[in-house]
Amino acid sequence: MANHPHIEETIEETYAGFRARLDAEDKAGCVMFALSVLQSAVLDIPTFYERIVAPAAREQRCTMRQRALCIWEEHVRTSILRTVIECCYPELTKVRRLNGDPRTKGSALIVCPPEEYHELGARMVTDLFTLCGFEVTFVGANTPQQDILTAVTVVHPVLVGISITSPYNLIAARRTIQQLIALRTDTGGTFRIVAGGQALKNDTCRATSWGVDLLAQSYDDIRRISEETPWPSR
Ligand code: B12
Repeated sequence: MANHPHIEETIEETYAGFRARLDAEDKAGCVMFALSVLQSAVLDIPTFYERIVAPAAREQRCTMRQRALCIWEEHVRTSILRTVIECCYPELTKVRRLNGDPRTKGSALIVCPPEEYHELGARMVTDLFTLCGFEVTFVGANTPQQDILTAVTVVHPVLVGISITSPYNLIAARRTIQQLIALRTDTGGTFRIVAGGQALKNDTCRATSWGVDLLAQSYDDIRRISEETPWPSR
């Protein structure tokens, strides 16, 4: 999709169309627009998520004067975007079926550390890992550390993805990762720990010092991880 000759113009037009509906808080319009883009193969799911939905989420601006008004509007917009992503799920399963490889790379868990309320990035990468052949469980925002560890012992994932958006949550994220590493050592587990999200950006130094196996942000990173790492295909 990225090599299509007019891709940048198509993205620009699609973004304008989507933004107009989102700015009008037209939930039905956003969903129908998204489905028509995917069903007519104007853009594929990773491009739609990364170039349309994510920027639409990030470009929510409010001045301090508007702040009281803004927060609830941010919630409304995020909720519309969340609905759009959920409505893309049937398209996602279609793409996976069409890919034709019934093998799975194993289970994956996507979590946000305690107090991390930003969940759109985590929800989005859940679908991107699914496209790459994992069976993914989205645990979601603000998950207590102990519950993350319990989920790992129940699901037996080959990969645990941690999404950190707010820099305030870096300490909780580091603690969670330390606990995951301890659990892995104690149980002889082999799951890989993948960290991502705006709070880390491309800070591989920090990620490495925490003992994270892989730092990833984009669909390209996720695809590379899924292709380069020897996952136990079943
Ligand atoms: C929506 C939003 C909220 C919503 C979240 C609702 C929800 N259900 O998710 C609410 C209102 C709850 C919120 C609260 C707060 N927010 Co806020 N929020 C945002 C906003 C506008 C959009 C975030 C978003 O959804 N982005 C879209 C996603 C899809 O993109 P992404 O997060 O970058 O994720 C991509 C990649 O990073 C990657 N990725 C993400 N995770 C992972 C994980 C793995 C494993 C991998 C491989 C990849 C990966 O994939 C994604 C797709 O490309 C941003 C603005 C911005 N510039 O992002 C501020 C922003 C993140 N928030 C911010 C702040 C400060 C806060 C608050 C502290 C505000 C406050 N004073 O209360 C609280 C903190 C709450 C908390 N404890 O977590 C700041 C953080 C910056 C900073 N340096 O501090 C931002 C940047 C706004 C700003 N410019 O100041 N927020």
